Amino acid sequence: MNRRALSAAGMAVVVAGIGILAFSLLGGSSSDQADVLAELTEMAEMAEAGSPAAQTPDEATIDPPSPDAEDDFPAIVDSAVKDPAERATPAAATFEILDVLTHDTSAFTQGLEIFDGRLFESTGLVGQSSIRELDLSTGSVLRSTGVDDVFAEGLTVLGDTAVQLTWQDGVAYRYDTETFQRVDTYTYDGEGWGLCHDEDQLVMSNGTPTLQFRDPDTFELRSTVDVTFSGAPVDELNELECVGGTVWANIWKSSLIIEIDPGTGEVLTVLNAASLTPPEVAENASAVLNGIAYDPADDTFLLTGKLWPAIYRVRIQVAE
Ligand SMILES: [Ca+2]
Repeated sequence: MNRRALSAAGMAVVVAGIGILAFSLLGGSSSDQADVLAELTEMAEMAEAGSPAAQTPDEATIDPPSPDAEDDFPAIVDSAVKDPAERATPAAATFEILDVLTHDTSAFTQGLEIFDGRLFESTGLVGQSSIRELDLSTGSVLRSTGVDDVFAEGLTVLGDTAVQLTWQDGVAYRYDTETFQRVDTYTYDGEGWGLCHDEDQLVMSNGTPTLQFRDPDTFELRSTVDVTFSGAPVDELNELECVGGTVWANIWKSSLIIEIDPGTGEVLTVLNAASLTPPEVAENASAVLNGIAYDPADDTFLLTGKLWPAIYRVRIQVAE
C-alpha cells in the first residue's frame, strides 16, 4: 500500500471516530453491552480494513522487523503510549505481528506482565492455578508454583513482590517474586479479574465496568472509575495492562482490547485482535484472549489467550 492509500486509510479511521463521537453528542448512547461491543468492533474493523499491518497469525513472520520498518508506514504509525491529548479520541488501532513465542496450552491465562525484562503469568482454574515466570524470548515456562486452593486471576509485578487476584475467593496474594512464596494476603469484596499498576497505584477489574484503584502496599481501596464508551458503560473488563498513564483492557468473551483514561473512564482507543485467535482453539469458547503485557524495551505488546499455543509480540498502531 502506498503512502497516499495509507493517508486515505488513516482519514477513514478519523472520520469513523468523528462519527461515533457525533453519535454520542446527539445522545445516542446505549447501556446494552452487545451494542457497545458492536460499535467498538465496527470502529476497529474500519481501521483494520485500511491497515497495511492487518495480518493473520499464518501470515506473521517470526523474524523481527528491520529497524527502519516504521519508515514504510508514515501515515498511521504511532506509539501506543503517545499522549492521548495529541490524538483524536476515540481512535481505532491496528497491530502488526513481530514475533511468535510458544505458550503452554494448559495455561488458563489470567494475567501477563513484563517487569524488568522478565515475563510473568498467572493461570486460573481451581486445582490448576499458578504463578509462573516465562522466558521472554521463547515463551517457555522457566518456573511455576501452584496456587491449588483457589481460582487465580490477574497478576502484577512490583519489583521484588507480585500481587495475584482470585476470581471469587475474595483474597489476593502477595508473593516474593524470586521464590513465589506467599508473603501477604488481602481480602476484598466482589470478584477479582485483572490487575496492573502504574507509578503509585494498583488498578483492578472485577468483571464490571468499574475499575478500582488500590494502595500498592496495603491493597486498600482508594477510589473507582466507571469505564464508558460514547456514554455507555463497558462491561466485563478483564485482563489489564498499565502503560504510560493509561490502562489497556480486554473485554471478556470478545477479542476487543481498549485503552482507557483512568482519570475519566473514557475509552481512548479500540483494537480488534480477533485475527490472533489460533485455529487450534477457535471452537473453544473458553479460550479467549486474556493476556496483555507491554514491553517498554521496544514499545511492543505480548498478547495471548487462555489455552493458546502461542504468545504474539505485536506493535500496536494507533490512528492519529
Ligand atoms: Ca497484564
